[in-house]
Amino acid sequence: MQGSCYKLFTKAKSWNSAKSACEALGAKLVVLNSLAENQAVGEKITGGQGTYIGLYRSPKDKSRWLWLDQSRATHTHWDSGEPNNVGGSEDCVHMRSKSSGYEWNDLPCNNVYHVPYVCETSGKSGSVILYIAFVQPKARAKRSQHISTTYPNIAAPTFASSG
Ligand code: MFU
Ligand code: CA
Repeated sequence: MQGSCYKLFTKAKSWNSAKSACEALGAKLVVLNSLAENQAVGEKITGGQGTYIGLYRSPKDKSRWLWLDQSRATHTHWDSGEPNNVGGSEDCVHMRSKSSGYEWNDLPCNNVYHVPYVCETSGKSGSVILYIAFVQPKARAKRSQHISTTYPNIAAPTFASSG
């Protein structure tokens, strides 16, 4: 999505762990709102294992799929024969690599398959930086301090110019 920042993590994890790892960065497992975005993210995949994406089976209606931003999947890109729900426990989704056209496969969410993953941050500016400046009137020197909190793996902020 416009304004989003994406990062591929090549250290393979389960879907559940990948989800947590993205959340710890203030991000989400990637949400793919269009085939163009699917393609763009797919092209970043470096290995044959593909990547986990932020799509999972609705617990309420097992025939539906939900993105981690809670939107219903409006387009899908399943590989042929998928989703096949092997063992009745394939509730999470993996994007296959280029040789499979970046198409999707359902896989278990738990520890059975470890795969690289892509995190996405949405929003216009990534880092949140809070500056607190103050001046002590009678101090020997003016002092100012800034407190910055930056989140790794998020694009540097952009500043609009005015005038
Ligand atoms: C396919 C996939 C499964 C799993 C298995 C090894 O089933 O649909 O999700 O990857 O291969 C035959
Ligand atoms: Ca499957």
